[in-house]
Formats: sequence, C-alpha cells, structure tokens
Amino acid sequence: MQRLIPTLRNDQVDEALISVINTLQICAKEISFRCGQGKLAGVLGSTLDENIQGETQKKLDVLANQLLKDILLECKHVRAVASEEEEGIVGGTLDGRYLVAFDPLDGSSNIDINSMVGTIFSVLPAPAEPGAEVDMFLQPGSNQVAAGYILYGPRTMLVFTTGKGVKMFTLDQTVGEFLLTEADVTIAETTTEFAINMSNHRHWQPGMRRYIDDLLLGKAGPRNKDFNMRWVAAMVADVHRVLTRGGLFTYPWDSRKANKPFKLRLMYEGNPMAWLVEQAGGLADTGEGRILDIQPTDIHQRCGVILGSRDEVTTCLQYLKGSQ
Ligand code: AFP
Repeated sequence: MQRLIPTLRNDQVDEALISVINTLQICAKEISFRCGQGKLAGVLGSTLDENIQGETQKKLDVLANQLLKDILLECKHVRAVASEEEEGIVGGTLDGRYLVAFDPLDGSSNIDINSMVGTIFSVLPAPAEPGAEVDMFLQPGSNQVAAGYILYGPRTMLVFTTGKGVKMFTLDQTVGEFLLTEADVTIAETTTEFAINMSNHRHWQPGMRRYIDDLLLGKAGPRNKDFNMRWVAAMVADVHRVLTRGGLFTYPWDSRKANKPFKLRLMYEGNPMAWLVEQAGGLADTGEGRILDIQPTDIHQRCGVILGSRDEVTTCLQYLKGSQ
C-alpha cells in the first residue's frame, strides 16, 4: 500500500503543498493519540469557557486547536490559520504560500461518549504580497487547493482531495503511517439513505419538510422506495459514510434562529466537504446554489448544506424550489 508523500508526488502536487499536508498528518497522529487516551490522559469533559460561536468548549477541542495551531505555524509554507475556536486569524510565516482553515474537533459532543469525531481542513492560496490579514481567507471554496478531514473512529483515516479525485488513507498503528486504502472514491448517483437531525422537523422550510415526509412514506409514497436514516451528529462521520456508500446529508435552514438560520460553518465545514463530495461525483448545495461558489464575507459565516448522491440532492433541491 502506498504511503502519503509518494502518492502526492505521483499526483504532481506542488512540494510546498505536500509539506502542508504532511504537517496536517503529523497533527492527525497527535490528536488521534489523545482521542484514544480519553480519561487516561484527563482530556474528557468541558472547560469553563465558550468558543466564539458561544458553544461550551470541550477539553479536547482546546487541545486539538492548540496542537493544530502550534504544528501548522511551524511549517514555513503556512501564512496563517483560521479556526472554529479562534475569533481572528493567527499569523505564521509572512511569505508562506498557503492559508489553512480548520475545525479542530468536529462533532465534539461525541467526545465523552467515545464516538466518532474528526478534524476538517481547507487549504487556500495566500496572495503574492506578504502579510496576514483576515480578508485573505475570504475566498470562495472553488479556490481551495487541498481539503479534507481526519476521522478519529475505530480507525483513524485521512481523507482529502487536491483536485485529483478523493483519496482515503488509514493510519497503520503498527508503523505509525498513513497508507492509501481507497485511491478513487466515487459516490453512487442514487441512494436510499439520508442523514438529518429529525428532531428539528417542525423548524424546517415547508419544502424540506415535504421532502423528508415523502422519504418517510417509503414505498407507500411518491418516491416509491423505502429509505433508511442515519445521524452520527458529527458531520465528519456522516460525510464519511456518504463518501463510502452514498447517501444524502443535510443540515438545513432552521426558523428558530432568525439572524443565524444555519448551523454549519462555510470555511471549515461546508467548503471542504463540498469539494470532496464534488470530486467524488456528488453534489453539494446550500439550497440556493453551489456551496463552492459562495463569496464569504466572514471567516465564521454559516451556510445551508445539502450534499451527497447526485440524483438525491437534485430531488431534494426540487422540493425546496417547490417544483416537486
Ligand atoms: P459540535 O462539534 O459542536 O458537536 O457540532 C457538530 C456539528 O457542527 C456537525 O458536525 C454535526 O453535523 C452537527 O453539528 C450536529 O448537530 P446536532 O447536534 O443538531 O445534531
């Protein structure tokens, strides 16, 4: 099985970008080790703080964020980083060629129950002129040069794209290296599986309610087939399932949050997952357009997410537009 760096070189990935991805895999091993230790390392439970999203921070969130910051900023090709856990950006090497946005530990409510969590990352090009300003990050997802996630589950996996398809690597704990285990990930066009937090049903737009209601009717309804539902409550794990066996994942508009009607963050959740899904042949939309086309105005902005198997995402969008 192929190792990480030779695989990147085969794909003719630029050496500076290889160095950034290599740095991310070093972070992955550190975080994976700590997730595996749990209470043995005293890393379970919450801190007394809230992050800038107003959410309680888990100890492992803070630790993962610190590790990613410290290790990435040591890499001379990293100009600056943006994190879910940091209000502003943190500057690195002033003439570094890349910007890295990340969610250090997505699905953090799963930490204490020993369920799946992950790190999501998005690498953007830095402008030619030196310096590190927050505006540099405000690029559409279509500008990404690398994006992916590390899934800390029964196996630790590194899944990413550099625009040449989606590759999955599994951490071989016996040698401490990521080895290529899926070279060309493809999402099936059709599916009978969906992922949504059903408890929010009454807060969705009418189109989304009608879409999900018809899925639940199964063979007895207009869709004429039975559907299965899964919800891990960690986007990283739900998207991993979609990449592995197809499906539709959505976190839709919610009427309770007038000024913040979406939950997921664009720069370090929506964009990297959207690019992975598109690279694997699927679709990723906000309900009003392609996620990768959004021009961000804030590093922490949120967006609607509907992604996965091409035919199912298309059907869901038709319901939202009222044409089904
Ligand atoms: P946390 O990292 O705060 O647990 O949030 C995870 C997440 O952003 C995303 O990964 C999940 O899909 C979604 O939230 C789960 O949301 P619910 O708690 O509403 O199910």
